[in-house]
Amino acid sequence: MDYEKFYSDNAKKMRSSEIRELLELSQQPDVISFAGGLPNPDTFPLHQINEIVSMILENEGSKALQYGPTPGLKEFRKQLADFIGKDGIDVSMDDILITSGSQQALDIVGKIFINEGDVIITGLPTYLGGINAFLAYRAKLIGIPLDDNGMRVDLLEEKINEIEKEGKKVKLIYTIPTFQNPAGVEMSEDRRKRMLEIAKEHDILILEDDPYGKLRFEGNAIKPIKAFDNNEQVIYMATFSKILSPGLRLAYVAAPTEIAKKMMIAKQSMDLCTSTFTQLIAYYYIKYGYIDKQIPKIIEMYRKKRDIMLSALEKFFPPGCKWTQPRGGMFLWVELPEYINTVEMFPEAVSSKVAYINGRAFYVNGDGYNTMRLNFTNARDDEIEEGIKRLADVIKRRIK
Ligand code: PMP
Ligand code: G9A
Repeated sequence: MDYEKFYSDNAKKMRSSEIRELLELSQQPDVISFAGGLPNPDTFPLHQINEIVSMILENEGSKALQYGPTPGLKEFRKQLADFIGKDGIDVSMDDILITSGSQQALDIVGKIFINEGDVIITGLPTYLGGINAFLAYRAKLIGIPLDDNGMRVDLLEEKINEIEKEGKKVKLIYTIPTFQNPAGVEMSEDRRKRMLEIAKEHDILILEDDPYGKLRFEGNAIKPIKAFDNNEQVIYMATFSKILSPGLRLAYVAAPTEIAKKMMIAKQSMDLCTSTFTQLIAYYYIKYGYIDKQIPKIIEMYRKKRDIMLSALEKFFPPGCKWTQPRGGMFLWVELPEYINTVEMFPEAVSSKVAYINGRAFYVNGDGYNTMRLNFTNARDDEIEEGIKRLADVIKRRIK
């Protein structure tokens, strides 16, 4: 049977994710994987979660195993408003929506805002899961290059003016300002403020995706864009995937109240509510102060892994290659000489038992052939140097 004719126009635009496809490969024991953005499993607080789960089942079992309200448990939303309040984000519980991962929040944003052809601005490169979520609603994605200080807001403004001259409008800017996925870079405070001004002048919403903000290895914290927003223009989202566990599928959105409500209605028909059980686990994890002790341990582990990877790159990679020096997060970004195509090189890397994600996957304009993303958090310390050595050998065979 030909199923194609049955699919909706939206479904025809859906793309499979390179990251998801490589997940199985990454889990093969002899492949050293720098591909998926997996947290290190040694950071999962098994003991504390075990204690919390027993306590929940004993005291609140019937609530934990029951359906819950669509926006999320009240006590949890209130707690999260306080939690992000410490980062300078001033919102009330009514502005908070709990979602099943921030991936769901990206999909909800797509669902409530995007009509076919609507223009969304993203980083060049940007998170593949964001690209795919927006493409599924038939958005037109336009990328703005990044440098070491994040998105080039000068180019952003130029591009918006250009688009407006053509009689079109930009609806949304999707940005990951802190330890960006995939590039690992951090947007400066000046640029954050300038982006807000530009969004205000041109009547555009900002979607700020912040999974990595708590994973800072050095340098002073820069407030989220949402903290500078006095015009209710920023939708902020963060996740427990990188500071507790991705398996719990737990994230939250802080949005202008009206948008939070619209997102909640969209969520009603997606999953009714996020798991009440995992919400309670995270609630007690924060309430008992475990999270405050755990985050510094994660940071310490990941800082060391980043350092091992940076030294190995320095030691083994041939001249002509460049990479970012992330001050936090989970990824660094490598640029090879222009004549090397990382998509074509990938099978050779896998034969050499090392994996990465090709950079082109993160480019909305089809560029990035000579780039790759390396995750430094999932591999064991002793594997990182060996993996980079294997990768360097693959690259050296292509160096002219
Ligand atoms: N946004 C970004 C920028 C990410 O890197 C990720 C996960 N890698 C997500 C969203 C989705 O995360 P989750 O659904 O686990 O919260
Ligand atoms: O496994 C996933 O799809 C989440 C990780 C995302 C990433 O590697 O950027």
